[in-house]
Amino acid sequence: MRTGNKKLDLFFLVVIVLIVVGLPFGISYYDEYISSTKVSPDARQFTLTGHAERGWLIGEAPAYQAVSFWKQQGQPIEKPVIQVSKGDLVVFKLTSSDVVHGFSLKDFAVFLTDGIQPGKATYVSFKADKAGVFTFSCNAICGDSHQNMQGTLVVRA
Ligand SMILES: [Cu+2]
Repeated sequence: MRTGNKKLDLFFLVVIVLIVVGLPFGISYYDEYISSTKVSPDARQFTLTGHAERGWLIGEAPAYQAVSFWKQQGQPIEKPVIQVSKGDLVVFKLTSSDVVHGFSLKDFAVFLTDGIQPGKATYVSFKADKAGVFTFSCNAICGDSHQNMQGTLVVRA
């Protein structure tokens, strides 16, 4: 009887380990699959993660990182500069590490109306058909730093 229980314990241990180890792989595989179906291969893709106090962070910020950001209060807000060339098809993969954020890039008629939900990727794309320096910002009131939640898009001629 005792040995039987041990075998059962071992079985569940293996199942739990498989889930814990396998799930992140499954999620990132699924995420890549979704990205590849949404993003054309010749597009310039950038990932921006919204953070209520740090602004726009370049790249993905997983939840465990977002938690540590809270300890970095008082740090200057990030205002990323993204450079592309005129004629590029640009794709922004937008995520949020905390609350609902928004996104607008008026000069290219990009305007999110239903926000960037935490834990969910939102894609916007546009053709950089004019050169110049443009500002993108958050268009959902997300906290005290909302006004400063901006970044720059440089389109080289
Ligand atoms: Cu915001």
